[in-house]
Amino acid sequence: MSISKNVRYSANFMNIHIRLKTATCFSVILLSLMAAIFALASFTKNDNPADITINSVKITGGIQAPTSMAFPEPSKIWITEQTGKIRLVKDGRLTNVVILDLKDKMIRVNSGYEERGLLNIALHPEFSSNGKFYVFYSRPATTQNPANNHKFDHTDVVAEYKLIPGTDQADEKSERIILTQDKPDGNHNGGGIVFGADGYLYVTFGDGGGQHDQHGPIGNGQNMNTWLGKVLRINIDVDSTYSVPKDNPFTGRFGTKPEIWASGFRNPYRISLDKASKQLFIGEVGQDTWEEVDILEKGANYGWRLVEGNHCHNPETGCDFTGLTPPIAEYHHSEGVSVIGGYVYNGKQVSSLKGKYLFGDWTGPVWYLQKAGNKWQRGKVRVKNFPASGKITGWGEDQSGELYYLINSEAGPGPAGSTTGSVYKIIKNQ
Ligand SMILES: [Ca+2]
Repeated sequence: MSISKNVRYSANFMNIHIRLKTATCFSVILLSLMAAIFALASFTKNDNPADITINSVKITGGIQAPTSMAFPEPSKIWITEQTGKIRLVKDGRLTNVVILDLKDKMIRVNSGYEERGLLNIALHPEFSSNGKFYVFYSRPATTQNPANNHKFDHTDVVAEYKLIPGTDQADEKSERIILTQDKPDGNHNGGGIVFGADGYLYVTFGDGGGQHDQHGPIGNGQNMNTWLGKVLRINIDVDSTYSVPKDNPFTGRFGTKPEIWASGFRNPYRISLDKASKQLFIGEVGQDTWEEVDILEKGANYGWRLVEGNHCHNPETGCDFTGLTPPIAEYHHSEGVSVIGGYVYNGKQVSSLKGKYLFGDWTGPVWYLQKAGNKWQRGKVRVKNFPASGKITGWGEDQSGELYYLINSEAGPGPAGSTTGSVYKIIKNQ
């Protein structure tokens, strides 16, 4: 999986090639110098808190392109595969049980780089008594995009399912579609679903895809009349689809979708709840230069496509930051390409992580964020037993607050039957 930017890579290489060929070497050098200065500035701002070392243990391999996890019982882990299955790990071993297979409902995912598919799962806050859970997946589009009269690339779906009581099987007929979103491009789906401490479901959507938030005159991130490039907040405890909570910030405002809780996102791939502070943390994947982590605030505008991290994007210079909410942390593409948002550690086994937000980049580096005064500092995390060729595709938090990371050795789902994905648990450093 991930979120990253193969399409963009090839485009970038072409651009760089052409630029060099057209003898604008000087500006390229100048730009590189500026990028280096910016990168240095961001390091100094972080005050370089101490590196920490943590340990990890492989729970299981044998998974195809794992994207997310759920923890229905202390002895069980559910793992979503991008290709459509929910797998069961029981007592630390991968079983042959398939809790649900969405393959027949989904688009056919590419074996190589791919951002669509089964991207996330969330258990209902009262899952243990009602057996309800929620999935985010991509299905074939059925309608035309009025902007270009082409069929949409696909439609993202948030749906509810129920477990058949006393089994490890979802009732396939129990599907209740909560909402759908047509996507003009295959990338930037967001795909985050999480219940807040308020019991409402938060859903993240990317900007529609392509590059630079190219859709419409102002892009989608700043267009309040679309869910694309937004985080939504909805009440799913209703009989039909969902309702909009009365205290959502934009209810009753003309030309603004009432489900919107916050705006200005490019690809908020992961969202998680810190059970201690009740805050929601978002890993927001950037364009070509800056990756960021945000804390979700009611009604806030996180700036895309006007800004990328703390830097002008459109326009490239002289942009106006007024009214925009900055990230709590950012990092330059000299350190990674796609942020994979994680969790604040509220477990007991790893005291050095207590209260820190643990997250990573798709390419492998792991960091923590810790609050110092009213700022967040970013420090490096060395993870023992981290697999050499691993791409981080997601993080998980069990019922005790212990953390896990998902790894895929392929850049995407891989060929049919590929099982190069694995899950690791963070454990005490020994
Ligand atoms: Ca932002």
